Amino acid sequence: MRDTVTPTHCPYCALQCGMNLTPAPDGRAVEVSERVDFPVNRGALCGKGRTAPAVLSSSVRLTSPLVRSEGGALVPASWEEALARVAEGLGRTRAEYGADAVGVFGGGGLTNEKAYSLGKFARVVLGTSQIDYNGRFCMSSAAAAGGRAFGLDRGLPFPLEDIPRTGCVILVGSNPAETMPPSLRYFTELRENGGTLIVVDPRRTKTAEQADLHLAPRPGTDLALALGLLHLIVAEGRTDEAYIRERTSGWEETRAAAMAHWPEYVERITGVPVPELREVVRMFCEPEAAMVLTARGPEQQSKGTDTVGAWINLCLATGRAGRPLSGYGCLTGQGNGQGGREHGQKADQLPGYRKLTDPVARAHVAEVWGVDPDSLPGPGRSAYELLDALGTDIRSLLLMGSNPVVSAPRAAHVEERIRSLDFLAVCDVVLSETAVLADVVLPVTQWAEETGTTTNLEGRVLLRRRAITPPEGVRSDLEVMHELAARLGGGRNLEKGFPTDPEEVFEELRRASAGGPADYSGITYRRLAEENGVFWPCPADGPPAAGGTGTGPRSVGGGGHAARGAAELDDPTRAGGTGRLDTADGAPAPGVHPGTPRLFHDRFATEDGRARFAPVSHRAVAEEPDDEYPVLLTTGRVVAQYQSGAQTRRVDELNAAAPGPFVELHPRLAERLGAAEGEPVAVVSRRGRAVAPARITTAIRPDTVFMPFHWAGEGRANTLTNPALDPVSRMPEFKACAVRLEAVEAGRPAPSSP
Ligand SMILES: Nc1nc2c(c(=O)[nH]1)N[C@H]1C(S)=C(S)[C@@H](COP(=O)(O)OP(=O)(O)OC[C@H]3O[C@@H](n4cnc5c(=O)[nH]c(N)nc54)[C@H](O)[C@@H]3O)O[C@H]1N2
Ligand SMILES: Nc1nc2c(c(=O)[nH]1)N[C@H]1C(S)=C(S)[C@@H](COP(=O)(O)OP(=O)(O)OC[C@H]3O[C@@H](n4cnc5c(=O)[nH]c(N)nc54)[C@H](O)[C@@H]3O)O[C@H]1N2
Ligand code: SF4
Ligand SMILES: [Mo]
Repeated sequence: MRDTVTPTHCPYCALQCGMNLTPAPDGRAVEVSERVDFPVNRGALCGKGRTAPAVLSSSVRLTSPLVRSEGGALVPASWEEALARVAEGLGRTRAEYGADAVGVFGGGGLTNEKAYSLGKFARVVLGTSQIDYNGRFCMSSAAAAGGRAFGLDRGLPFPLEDIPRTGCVILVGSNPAETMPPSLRYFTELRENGGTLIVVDPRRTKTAEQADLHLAPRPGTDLALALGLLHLIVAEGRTDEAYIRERTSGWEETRAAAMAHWPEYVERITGVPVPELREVVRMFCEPEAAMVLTARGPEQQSKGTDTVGAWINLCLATGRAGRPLSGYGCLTGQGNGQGGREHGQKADQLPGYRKLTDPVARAHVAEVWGVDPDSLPGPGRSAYELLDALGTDIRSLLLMGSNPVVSAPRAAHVEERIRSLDFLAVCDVVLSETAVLADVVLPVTQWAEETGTTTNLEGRVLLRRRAITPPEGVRSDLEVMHELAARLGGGRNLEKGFPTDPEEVFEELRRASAGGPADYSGITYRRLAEENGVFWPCPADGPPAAGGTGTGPRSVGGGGHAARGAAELDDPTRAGGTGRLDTADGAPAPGVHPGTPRLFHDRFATEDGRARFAPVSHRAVAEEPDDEYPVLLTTGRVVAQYQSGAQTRRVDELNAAAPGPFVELHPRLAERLGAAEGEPVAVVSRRGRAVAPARITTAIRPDTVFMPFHWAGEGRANTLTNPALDPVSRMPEFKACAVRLEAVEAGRPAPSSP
C-alpha cells in the first residue's frame, strides 16, 4: 500500500488529462484530485475522468479468470487452468490450420508497452499476419491522408497551446464539448483573443453553439464541401503561390479538380448555402495563420482518406501547413490512439511507425527481437475484414482492449462471426458483451494499478503511474503475454522476450523505434516523470539542445528520413514566441534531444521535403437514401459514456446522466412519423433494426437522424451501420448509412434486432 499522492493520467480519451490519485487507507480505493501542473488540462476533468475509480471496484470488474464449462457456462478457474486453455486453444488452431488461422485484435486504449508487445506476440510467438486493432475504426483515414500529404502521420503537428494564438480554426466533424470537454478552453481562448471558430457538423452540437459560424452539411459530403471552398479560394485569388511553388507538389491537378466543383453544385450536394461557403473562405484566409482540425465526422466515411486529403489541400493552397500557428491536425480519440498506431498492432506495421513491407525496417526490428527477418509475416487484414473472416479463415482469436460486439459496424453479423469461432480468448477488466462470448476470459489490471506510457493527441508521450495495489486474482496484460509465450514457445524460451516490467518493455521499444518515423529512442521513464511528457520524434542521438530558457521547441521534417538529423532549432519567435513548452521541471539536460512539439516548419517528411496535394473528387456515400430507406443515419458520442460503454456503463453517476440510447430527429421527421418525445421509434437499415426513444430537436438536419453507439441490445446503433470500407484506410462508414424510421406502438415490447 502507498500513501502518497500519485500524479498520473485519465484512463479514457486521447486528451490524457493529468490527475492526482490518493489511495484510501485500505490501499484499494482511490480518490481523484486536481493536478494543475499538467499543461493540457490544468486540473480540469470531465465526469468520466472524475468517476474513473468506480471501475476499479471489485463489484463491477472481473477478479478471477473464467472458462467455459462443459455445460456452456462461464465459470471461475485458476490462472494456471485458464492460461493452459488459451495456449491449447490457440495452439491447436495453429497446428491444424496454420498460423494465419489465429487472429489477434488489439486496442488504442492499450499502453505503448502493451501495444508493442501484442504486435510482437502475434508475429514472433503465434507467427500470424492476422493482427489489427480498433484504431482502424478511429483515425485511420486521417492517418492515411496525413501520411500521404506530409510523409508522416502525427495527430496534431503542434501542441494544443497553439490553438488560442491562431487566427481561425475550422473544426470538421468534431464535438470536443462532449468528447474532450477540458479542451474546449483552447477554443474559448481563441475567440477571446479575436480569432474565429467555424464548426462543420450536421448537428448543432454543444461545440457548434460556441462557434462564430456553424455549417450543417448533409452527412458524408465533407469532401464536396472542401472542394467547393478550394474552388472559391482559387476564384477569389486567395492562394499562396510562393508557398505552393516552394513547399508543395501536385497543385495543378488538384486545382483542376477543385475548379470542377462549382459552389452552386457544392451547395446542391451539401445543403450548405453559397454565401456561407464565401464566409468560411473569408474567415479562414484573412488572418495570418489558421488551422483545420478534423475528427470522426469526415474521417469515418468510405471516402474518409480523400475527404481529409481535401481539407489538407485547403491548408496547402493557402500556405497554412508547416508554418507557425498554422496547420492541419486530427484530434485522435482513444487514450493511446496515437501511440497505439505506432508500435505494431496494426496489420501492416512494425514498431516506430515502420512499414512491415520495408526490408530495412524488418531487418532492424528482427534484430531487436532476436529473430530471422524472414520469419516475420507480411501484412494482414484490416479490422473489419479480420472480424468478417472469423469462423472461416480465422478460427481462433485473442482479443485485448476492444468490445466489437458493440462497436464494430454491422454488429449483428460481427457477433455471429465471433460466435462461430473455434476458440475465443478475451483479456478485459470487465465482462464486456464480447467477453461473455469467450471460451476463456482473463481479468487484467487497469490504469491506476499498473505503470505504462501513452501518447496523447498532440504526440506527447506520457507516463501513467501505478497508484494502488491491484486486487487479488488479476494480472497485467504483459504478464498474460509472458505466460502465453512460455506455453506456446515449444521449448524456445520465448517468454524472455516478453518482460512483465513495463519499463523493461519500454527500453526495448526505444531500440525498436530508433531511426523510425515515430522515434522514441531518446525518451526514458525518468524523463517522462521529470518533464511532464516528451513529444516524438525524439531520437537518442539527436543534436544537442541549446539548453536554458528561450530554447525554441524543435521543428523538424520528422519522418523516416528527416527525423534522423534534419532537426534544426526553431526560431522561438516564429513559433509565437513561446520558447519552451510550459513543462513543470524545465528543459532536458544539454546533449539530450528535447523532443519535437512542432513538425514540418523546415520541411515535410516526404522524400523531397514537399507536401503533396491530393487530387480528389466528390463521390456519394456508399449507401445513398432511396424510397425504401429515405433517411441518413449518423452516429457518435455523448459526454457521459465512453465508446462501447463497457467501462462507463458500470458507473452510476454516468448512467444517471446518460441512461440509454436514443434517436435524435428533427420535429418535421417526428411529425411525419407520428413520433413523440421519449417514445420508442424503430430505425431500420439493410443490416438490421434498432429501437430507442425519440429525442426531438431542431438541432439536427431534417434529412438525418443521429444515434450514439455506446449501448448493446436493441438500441445498439451498430446493428444498423454499413461496413463499406475506405479503399485506402479500410475505415468503415460509421457516419452515414440509409435507414427508414418506423413507429413503435407505445406500451408494446419493441421488436428485437435480427
Ligand atoms: N464522451 C466521450 N468522449 C470520447 C469518446 C467517447 O466514446 N465518449 N471516445 C473517444 C474517441 S475513441 C474518439 S474517436 C473521439 C471522437 O470524437 P468526435 O469525433 O468529436 O466524436 P463523434 O461524436 O464520433 O463525432 C463528432 C461529430 O461528427 C458529426 N458528424 C456526423 N456525421 C458527420 C459528417 O458526415 N460530417 C461531419 N462534418 N460531421 C459529422 C457528429 O454529429 C458529431 O457531433 O472521442 C473520444 N472522446
Ligand atoms: N457507430 C459507431 N461505431 C463506432 C464509432 C462511431 O463513431 N460510431 N467509433 C469507433 C471508434 S472511433 C472507436 S475508437 C471504437 C471503440 O470501440 P471499442 O474498441 O469497443 O472500445 P472500448 O469500448 O473502449 O473497448 C475497450 C475494451 O477494453 C477494455 N479495456 C480497457 N483497458 C484495458 C486494458 O488495459 N487491457 C485490456 N485487456 N482491456 C482493457 C474495456 O473494458 C473494454 O471492454 O468504436 C468504433 N465504433
Ligand atoms: S476529457 Fe478525456 S482524458 Fe480528460 S477526463 Fe475526460 S475522458 Fe479523461
Ligand atoms: Mo476512436
